[in-house]
Amino acid sequence: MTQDARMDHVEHWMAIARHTPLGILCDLDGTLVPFASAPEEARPDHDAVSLIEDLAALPGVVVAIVSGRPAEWLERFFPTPSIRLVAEHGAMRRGAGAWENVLNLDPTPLAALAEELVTLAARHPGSVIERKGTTVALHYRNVRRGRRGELIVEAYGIIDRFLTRQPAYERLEGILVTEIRPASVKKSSAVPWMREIAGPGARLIAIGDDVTDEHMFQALAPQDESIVVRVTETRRTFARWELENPNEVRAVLRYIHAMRAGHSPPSTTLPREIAPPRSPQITFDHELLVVSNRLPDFRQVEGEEGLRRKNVGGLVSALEPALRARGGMWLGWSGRTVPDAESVANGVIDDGTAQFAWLDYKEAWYQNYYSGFCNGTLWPLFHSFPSRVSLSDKGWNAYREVHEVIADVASEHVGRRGMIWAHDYHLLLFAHVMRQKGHNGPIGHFLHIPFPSPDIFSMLPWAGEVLDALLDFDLLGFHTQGFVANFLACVSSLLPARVTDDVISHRGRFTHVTAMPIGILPATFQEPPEPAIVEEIEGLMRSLGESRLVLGVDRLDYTKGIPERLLAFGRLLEMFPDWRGKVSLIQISVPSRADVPLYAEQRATIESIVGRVNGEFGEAAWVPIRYLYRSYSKAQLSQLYRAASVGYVTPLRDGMNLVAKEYVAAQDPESPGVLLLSQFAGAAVEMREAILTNPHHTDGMARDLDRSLRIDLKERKARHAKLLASVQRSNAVTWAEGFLDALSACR
Ligand code: ADQ
Repeated sequence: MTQDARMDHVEHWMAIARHTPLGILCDLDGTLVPFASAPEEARPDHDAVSLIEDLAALPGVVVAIVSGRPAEWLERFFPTPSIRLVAEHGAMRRGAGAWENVLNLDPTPLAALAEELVTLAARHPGSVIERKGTTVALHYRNVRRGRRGELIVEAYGIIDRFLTRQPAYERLEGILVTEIRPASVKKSSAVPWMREIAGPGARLIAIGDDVTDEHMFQALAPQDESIVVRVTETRRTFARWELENPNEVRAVLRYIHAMRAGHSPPSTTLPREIAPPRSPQITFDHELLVVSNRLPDFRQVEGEEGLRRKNVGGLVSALEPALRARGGMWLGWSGRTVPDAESVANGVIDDGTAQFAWLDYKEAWYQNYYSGFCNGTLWPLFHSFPSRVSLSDKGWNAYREVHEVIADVASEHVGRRGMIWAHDYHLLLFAHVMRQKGHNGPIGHFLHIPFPSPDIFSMLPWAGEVLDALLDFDLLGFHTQGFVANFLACVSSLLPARVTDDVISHRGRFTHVTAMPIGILPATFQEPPEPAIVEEIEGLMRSLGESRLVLGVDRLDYTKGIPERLLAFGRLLEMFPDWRGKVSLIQISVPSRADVPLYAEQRATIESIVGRVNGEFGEAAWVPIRYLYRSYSKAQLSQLYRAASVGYVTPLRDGMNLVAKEYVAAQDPESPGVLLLSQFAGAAVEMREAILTNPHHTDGMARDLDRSLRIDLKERKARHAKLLASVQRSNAVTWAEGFLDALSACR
């Protein structure tokens, strides 16, 4: 190990040792206590017991002895109730003082098996039958080597007959021991139990030497640690780390105790470099790490609790089933910044359904990476607003630096062969930095915004480097075939790569490219509203009087074409004066990137247009445009969408635009409104039954709005039925699963 790597290693273990809550799951025989030649001779000595007692007494730490031994036996050595005990591989466990029997099996057949094995053992000197509540074990450590085969053949005959008649049991091979036990009981059951006891945000450390301990290792989450105690036989292991013998296990436990008890020992108190296992390591093929700039729906909550999860948003609902099924984790920025001189924190929140790893940003990263390169360079460039693109070396350097930082945190949470799904323009270099750190599992990327044509993209001084880095991904997903075509054209013109319609070959790697339009969860916009919400929206509608509602809903962003939309509404009132007093526009804008100057400017522009149109056309009893600069809940938005005659969705350019899909999902199928959609939204490719419009052409957009308001019920129903079918068919879950399936298939 280099000096730097050694420091990282020490810091890694320091962070784990100090983490709160911390759960320790420790096997006994061969792990905390050396093997003895007979099971009855192996017993925890005073030193082992007091070490466990000391750990269990620490605040923020929960310790469990997880053993195959019987309950009474464990209880004898560890009477202190704060020490959790898991006996018989999980069949019995002692929580806060009381034992519970996890299984309730008829003991008679097992007793008969035990008798048969005892008779067999009597003929084989050195063999021992160990009888526990729900298991029987045959130990043959002390049988002479040349005689073991004979014993095993006979024993397997007996055991196989038993297993055929008793499918609720299974045979498990340990180190020179064969055990028959209930199939449903594995040490892995101790892992969720421990996680629950330790509480939200817990990290667990599991330590063991036996095959049965592998179940425990396998059940751990990416933020946990697993340590195998080296065994003589070569065995594949799920463990991340290895120690030599029980003495080293005790040294690690002492180290954790000293760290937490504030003894401030020097870093060298780690027994030695806890090394990865020498035997072949099994990695989890179901491991998944989702990485996005911002964690979904987390808000900073001051005080003890730190970060907490709030309302579940669209992307997280889409990904949550996939995350749960794959034991996955989501990594992103916490939304907090710290002064540049301070070191940045990171951590994990477990909300019971999925795990979320967060990291803070330094202020300089927020300025130069997030506001600078991401939102000041890439966002306008990718949306084809070249005049708004700002270019600086500082931004590019910050972009690269933050990728390194996020990749370091990611490497803590995902195995080298784990699957990674990175999102959006904030993380274009992510596969590149992960590959440099040795990651060789599949990495995919989905771009939520458009990909520009080569003439625009080549404005970026680092265009070649970005494309080259993108080709370290295995799969690149875009919303539309048009964005795919732009990307392929950029690669063809800037890199010496081989390009086909869906695969690029470059530097000996293959990158698959695909169009995969994102969807929503339509049912969540169709839920019956609470009375308070109905009342609120009815109140808003009453304030419009007889007017029909045209509705715009967006993040406040210049790509959304809000000024153009308002001007076209004014033009409608000019060109078709009949609509005066009969139609109102409500424009709802959720505040966004408010500290970026262009966005503040945009707000001022919008407010001045609203003032002008209302001043010119407004009457005492009728306000043409209502502008609401605030966020609404999904339930409120659904009711507003449903009340609107026209969904006025006219971005100048948009990757997809979810508002268009939400509007369709929320309509009453018996009397639906009309979707007036920009031809430059990615959604326009799928939503052909919308009225498509060109937001740059004010007169044309006013005419399209007039037409939308005049469409009769029959045509509205026909258009809506087709749109709704497509929104339901291609939804958020099919999108997420489709992407992950395609990513798995790349390898
Ligand atoms: P966005 O640019 O954020 O997303 P969009 O797809 O329209 O654009 O999603 C906006 C979301 O914010 C919608 O779910 C909408 O309901 C919500 N929202 C808007 N105004 C709101 C308000 N006032 N109150 C509450 N919620 C509000 C980026 C890309 C898009 C792409 C998505 C997903 O720019 O093109 O569709 O990612 O890939």
